[in-house]
Amino acid sequence: MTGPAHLSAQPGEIRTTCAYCGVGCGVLAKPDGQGGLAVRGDPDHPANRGRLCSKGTALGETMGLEDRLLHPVIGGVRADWDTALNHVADRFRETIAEHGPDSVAFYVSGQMTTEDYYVANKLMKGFIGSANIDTNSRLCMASTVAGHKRAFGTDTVPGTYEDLELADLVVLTGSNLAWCHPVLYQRIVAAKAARPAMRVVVIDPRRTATCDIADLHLAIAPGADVALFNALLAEIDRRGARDPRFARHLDGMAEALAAARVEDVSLTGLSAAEIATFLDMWIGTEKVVTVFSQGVNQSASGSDKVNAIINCHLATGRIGQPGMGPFSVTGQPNAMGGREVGGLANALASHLDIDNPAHRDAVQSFWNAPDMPAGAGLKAVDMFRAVERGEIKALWIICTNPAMSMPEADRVRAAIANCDFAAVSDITASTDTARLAHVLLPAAGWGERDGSVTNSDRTISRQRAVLPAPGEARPDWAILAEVGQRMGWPGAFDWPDAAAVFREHAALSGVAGRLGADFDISDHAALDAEGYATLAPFRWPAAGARQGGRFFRDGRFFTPSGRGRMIPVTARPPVAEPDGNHPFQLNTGRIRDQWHSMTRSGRSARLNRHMGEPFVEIHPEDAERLGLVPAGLAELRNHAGRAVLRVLVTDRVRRGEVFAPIHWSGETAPTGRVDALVTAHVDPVSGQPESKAVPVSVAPYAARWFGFAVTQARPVPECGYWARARVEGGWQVEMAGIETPEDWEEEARRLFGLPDAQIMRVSDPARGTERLALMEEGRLVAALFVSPEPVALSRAHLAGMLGGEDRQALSGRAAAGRPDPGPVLCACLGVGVNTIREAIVTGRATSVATISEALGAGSNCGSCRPEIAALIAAARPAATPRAA
Ligand SMILES: Nc1nc2c(c(=O)[nH]1)N[C@H]1C(S)=C(S)[C@@H](COP(=O)(O)OP(=O)(O)OC[C@H]3O[C@@H](n4cnc5c(=O)[nH]c(N)nc54)[C@H](O)[C@@H]3O)O[C@H]1N2
Ligand SMILES: Nc1nc2c(c(=O)[nH]1)N[C@H]1C(S)=C(S)[C@@H](COP(=O)(O)OP(=O)(O)OC[C@H]3O[C@@H](n4cnc5c(=O)[nH]c(N)nc54)[C@H](O)[C@@H]3O)O[C@H]1N2
Ligand code: SF4
Ligand SMILES: [Mo]
Repeated sequence: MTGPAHLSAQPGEIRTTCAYCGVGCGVLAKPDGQGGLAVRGDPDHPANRGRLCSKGTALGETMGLEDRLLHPVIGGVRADWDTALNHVADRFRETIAEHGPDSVAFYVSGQMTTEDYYVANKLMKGFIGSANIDTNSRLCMASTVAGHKRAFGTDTVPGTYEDLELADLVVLTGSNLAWCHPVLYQRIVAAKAARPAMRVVVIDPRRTATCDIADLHLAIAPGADVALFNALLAEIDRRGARDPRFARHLDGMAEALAAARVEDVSLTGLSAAEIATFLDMWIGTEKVVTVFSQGVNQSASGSDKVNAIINCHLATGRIGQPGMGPFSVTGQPNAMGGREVGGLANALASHLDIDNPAHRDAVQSFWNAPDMPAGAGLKAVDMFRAVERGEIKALWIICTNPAMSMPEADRVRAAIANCDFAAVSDITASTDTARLAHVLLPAAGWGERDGSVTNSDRTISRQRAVLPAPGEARPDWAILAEVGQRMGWPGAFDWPDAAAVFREHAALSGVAGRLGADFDISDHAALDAEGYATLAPFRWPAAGARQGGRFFRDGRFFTPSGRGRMIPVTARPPVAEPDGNHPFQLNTGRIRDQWHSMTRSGRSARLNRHMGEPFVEIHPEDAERLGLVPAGLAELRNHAGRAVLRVLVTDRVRRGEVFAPIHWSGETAPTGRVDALVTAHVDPVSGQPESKAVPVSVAPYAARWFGFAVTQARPVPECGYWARARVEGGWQVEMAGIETPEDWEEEARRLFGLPDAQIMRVSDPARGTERLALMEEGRLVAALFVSPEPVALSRAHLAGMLGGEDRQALSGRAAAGRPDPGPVLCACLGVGVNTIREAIVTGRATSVATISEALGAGSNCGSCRPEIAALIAAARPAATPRAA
């Protein structure tokens, strides 16, 4: 339970690793004595050196027990562990006995620890004898895995985080690093400030917050990255910029060049001048790192995009040297660890190949396993199709929420609901997926369990238990091991603790290393309990000739020939393109302060105040043509489903394209589930869905009324559109409907569950507005504002009145002398838009630096600095995405 002794940790602080993104920041956490944690960045962790972003900073606020799943549940009824584990083991055993091993499946997650993942993979591949284990990494990193394996013969990120600081040119393509990998982004910002000659290019159809530091932003057409990088490869060749010495280590150069030379560059939608500038910068800069993420991976040509990028680095030999290389930034905290244990359906373990009989034999004998699958299992989309067809009859979903995050989410939800047997392990029962489970298994979450995770640059760090697991929750690896034992393999699943699982994983990597795999951490195979408890972050390979932990510049690859492979690729537009019925290309992604389905980040009131409801970004000309007004609602449709989202009019998106974030679910905004719209077109090589190019129609949502409410207890809205979020002291809810309730007082009592509260009401029939304040013992317990137009009032202000005796609530405005801070821009220090704007307008602070000095905003994690800069630039009232 303790970290390595070190000067910078204060007494009581435990060293751990952030729960969220693949940057893998070190965290020092200390129980606050009230069930929460005091959290700060670990100054000694190589990924962050003390920094944290808004989400990391708020980790301590997400530990509350509200909504936690605290004990096993069978068929909606509380059960004890013994009964639940036997039930899961029996159902899996019976199903396999009757229908064979491929009639069952696990769907797991890059947010599990390496130890959890190792046990799940061993149980399915070695003992059940099926490869039907796939993971949400299929939606996330599969195209990179495929691209790496094609080029390098192994799934390995060649470089390190230092390379991003050492580079003279950082190209970010399909990555909103400022919001999705904020600490890494801040490292680049700091490096650029120290060395102004460093340049940054952002390639993204949207002008994101990341563009704030870009010397060049290329608003590329969706899906067209291959065309751009092929243009680059052809030009590298034309200018003689290839590295002939490194070419000796490569196969496929001629074929790749031939494909690149005939590429149709017009697909990029970029001007000749823009392309020429980019090619000049890239070719003219020796030290270049090309960072890529979901704008590359989540595409039906994702693997080809990855190889188009890698081709340019191989051709120039700019790989595995300080400040050079292709760099896949991973999304989840343990996306990399999951790949290291071979958790994908088409992987084995320790970077070994499932299609290689010698590899399978080696793993089988190491595990002493009865049975191994003969080849790859079903990839996520195919897996849920097999569930839909009834071919998979028993399913165990762990640490992921496919009923909202898979493409065609409504269809996946129905498939799970109809599955003969579905077990779900989660920290909460209120997810779109958990609601469908026959058996719910309570998992110990981040901060409550021990394990290890691998970040984007191959650094393995410990996550440590800081608080006791609540209720009867258990770590996922232990739950899996219990089921393995009860299915009939007591010896193979009998570990006393996570350390023992880690040792076994490390030992297996030694077997892999002897077979030629690059992933070999077998020097940790004898780690004792103390060694595991105090394990400091280390990057693999920790030893050997690979100086600095970089790969491939030595010309050693892991293909059968030992040479690297250039892959000939040709750009393809997205599978489905807009047409008369579905004229808009929908792009999806993330916002700064939320994590996926918000089961963790949504617990922090602070994080909810940045963007409090689902929205769609649309270009001003498109909005005007469609009659969409800022803060109104839009309905998006296609054959897969529909969504209703708040309108955010902005020229950050291109005409004909709309962007919507992925975070809302049945729990927070039932019509905000954007994956209901995403069609399940997949990359033919990787099986990764095209989540960023979905044709949809867009039209105004014909709401007759709009509402906004705050309440101390969780509201239960029943209307065409709603989105609820926790705020300080309670909840806020945005609403809209086509049917108008007959009696607003009755509706308010129902919505708030307050049959007996005293109601103060102000109606304005001429304007059609209603204002209701619900009081108990003289205190405001809830308030509802209704209007035929989107409700314009200060969200933050009204939420702040909850629990108070102030009878001004119905005015909807901040009382004199109580300035309204507005939507929170700086989540770390809680500074609102209005406060910042006021400082700008009064001339008190006129730069990001002076605002940080005067107000604190932007001084901690820095991820709001682009937004502060935008406020300065605009210095006019900003459109709010209906945040707080
Ligand atoms: N705040 C926050 N951070 C997160 C997460 C989170 O939920 N919230 N999740 C984590 C996870 S699991 C992941 S995988 C990462 C994802 O990190 P990112 O990949 O950076 O995030 P996204 O917003 O999904 O997509 C990145 C960008 O790709 C652009 N894009 C779309 N289509 C194309 C295209 O065809 N070409 C190019 N070049 N760009 C395109 C989008 O406009 C978007 O801005 O974030 C991680 N970090
Ligand atoms: N349209 C569209 N769809 C996308 C994406 C996109 O960009 N666009 N991105 C895709 C990507 S990259 C990703 S990674 C996925 C993410 O999608 P999901 O993995 O479905 O999203 P999460 O909300 O992270 O789900 C994690 C679940 O695990 C639970 N949990 C948390 N900690 C623990 C634990 O310790 N143990 C257990 N057992 N459970 C725990 C949480 O409560 C939550 O329910 O979404 C994908 N879907
Ligand atoms: S960048 Fe933020 S979310 Fe990612 S690991 Fe660091 S603190 Fe956590
Ligand atoms: Mo991801």
